[in-house]
Amino acid sequence: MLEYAGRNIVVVGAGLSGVEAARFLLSRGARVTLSDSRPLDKLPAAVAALRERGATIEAGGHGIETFLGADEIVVSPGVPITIEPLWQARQAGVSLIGEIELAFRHLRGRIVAVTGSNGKSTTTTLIGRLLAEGGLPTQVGGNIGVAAVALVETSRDDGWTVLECSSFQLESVVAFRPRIGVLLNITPDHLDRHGTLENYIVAKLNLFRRFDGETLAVLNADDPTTPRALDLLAARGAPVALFSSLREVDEGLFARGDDIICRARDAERLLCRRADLALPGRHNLENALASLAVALAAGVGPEDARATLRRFSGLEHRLEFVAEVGGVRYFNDSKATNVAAAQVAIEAFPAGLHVILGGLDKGSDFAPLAAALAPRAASVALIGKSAEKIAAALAGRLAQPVTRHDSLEAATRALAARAAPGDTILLAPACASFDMFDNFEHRGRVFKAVVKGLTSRARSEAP
Ligand code: UMA
Ligand code: ADP
Repeated sequence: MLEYAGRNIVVVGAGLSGVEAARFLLSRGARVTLSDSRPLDKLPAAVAALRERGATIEAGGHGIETFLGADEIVVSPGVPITIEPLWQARQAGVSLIGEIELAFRHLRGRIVAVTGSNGKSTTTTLIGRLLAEGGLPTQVGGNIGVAAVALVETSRDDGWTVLECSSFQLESVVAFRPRIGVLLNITPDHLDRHGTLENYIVAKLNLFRRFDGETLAVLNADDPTTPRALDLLAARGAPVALFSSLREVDEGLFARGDDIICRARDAERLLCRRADLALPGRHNLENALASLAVALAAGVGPEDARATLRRFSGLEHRLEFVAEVGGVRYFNDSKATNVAAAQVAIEAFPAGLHVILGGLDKGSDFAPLAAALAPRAASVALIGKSAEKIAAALAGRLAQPVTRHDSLEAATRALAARAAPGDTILLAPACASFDMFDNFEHRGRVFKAVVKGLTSRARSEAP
């Protein structure tokens, strides 16, 4: 449905995605109803402007009749497609798409879509930099915080749009077929929304369902879901580039000693050195390999790519170095909102590590953290609603002290008192933040403020 004039489109959810989708559809002449479960006074100010432009606002709940009367429904990522009114509308044959699908219909130029349980924002940003600094007109958005549909007007036929795609967004794609698709990894996350790991995997693999001879899939050779993705892509005759941080691959990118190498049709090219990557940890090597695979496919030269890699120091709240106080180094990995992310963050450090864990549980199994902590953790401080559950998962599996605290500040101060010079203190909660904070950024900022407080106290106490 590319023509919207006079058509009755219902947009569900009045957050960032819904507001941008409604704005776009109004500009194309659609009759728009914006439906949200929250009451009117809790909706963003932008909703009033949409009403002035002719949108009907349905607040405080979703009317089944509204949905059944739609020519098409555009759903925001945070709204599960299984809620009753959406289910009924689908049963009645009403077309349902996500905001990413809407954007895809209209974006000009080529799209790179990046998904995975962890590393999406880092990789999306790095790909954006590699393409832009390699001379290609580039814009970046999606789950990273800019609704994809807001990029339509600025998209160019000769340009690239790099989209971070969450499982929520990929649940509601239909014809979505980016030029390049990256799947970094799949580990359990968002099980509270998807119900089962299988549903979550199916949503992620939606990325590749329309791939063909014109597209490129970039896959992690070491991820357990990759064979499934490879089967799907082989059945569609779609080319694949693999990357691996652990071994050499036949077609794709890998590390050999200090060298980062691209192998294609039996020919090898030295792209750069590991030392060119400014970011720590094996997981960041994977993010860099995936990003390089995309950049090379898009036509960026290795010299430009190397220069960008050297400059890229990562994103705030992702293994971010905060400060060194009294010989103790502090790292903020507030974005480690699931177990796998916290695990790789912990594994990026040697022994002498004190870790702050806990927050809002998303239905996770915390047992895998014990194996990562045991060889290197000097102690663990627990916060938030999941503290008891994490304590139970670690019980009897760690020799080191595990303590509980009422606030992030109390946990940080307790670890600061315990740590010896040369040690590291890491915030990598393995949980969402909403039990104690507005979001992971807020949690990270609070942590950094507490550390800054320690810095000034250390200074004032210096002889
Ligand atoms: N709502 C309903 N009915 C429901 C449920 C929710 O009307 O049954 C309404 C809420 O009342 C609210 C609106 O939906 O007003 C919120 O919509 P939304 O949750 O889709 O949020 P947006 O503001 O549109 O932001 C979304 C993404 N949010 C989610 O996926 C939860 C943002 O990712 C994304 O940056 C943005 O679109 C632009 O693409 C955030 C996120 O947390 C950062 N993503 C998850 C993650 O990264 O783990 C997947
Ligand atoms: P996402 O957007 O998928 O949440 P981010 O780039 O924001 O990914 O990183 C989130 C967290 O996940 C980081 O704080 C880090 O601990 C971890 N992480 C980053 N890249 C990877 C990766 N490739 N594999 C596993 N964990 C990763």
